[in-house]
Amino acid sequence: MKLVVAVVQDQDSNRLSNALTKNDFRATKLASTGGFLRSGNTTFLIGTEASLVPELLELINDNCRSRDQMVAPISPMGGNADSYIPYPVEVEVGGATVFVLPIEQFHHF
Ligand code: 2BA
Repeated sequence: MKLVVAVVQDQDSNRLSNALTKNDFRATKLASTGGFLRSGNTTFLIGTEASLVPELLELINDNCRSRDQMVAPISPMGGNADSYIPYPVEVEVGGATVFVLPIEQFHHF
């Protein structure tokens, strides 16, 4: 058995949730925050048989798209701001960041 942890953008989370349910995958959704952009994203915990992981990865890939997002620059605190250029920077986020972990034991009481 494997635990698949997938960090996806909030905009994709409902579509992915529906696709997981439709394809008989069980999942838990956690509200999370990206460390870099500090904006909300969604983390899915999905426990599944190892043999189903390729199908699951394909499902995640099909339902999550990458987007360009502007990052607001953080102004320098208390320092000399003369050389500071307040241009927003564009970063590409997602489709999905996925970790596949081995499960030592699984219990469902
Ligand atoms: P954030 O940390 O908010 O990162 C959003 C996007 O900003 C990243 O997209 C990447 O394009 C960029 N970025 C992140 N850190 C950067 C840095 N130090 N310098 C320059 N650009 C940087 P993704 O790579 O698609 O990541 C989307 C979200 O997935 C991340 O949101 C984070 O919540 C999660 N994530 C990504 N890699 C991770 C990892 N190794 N461990 C845990 N979570 C991760």
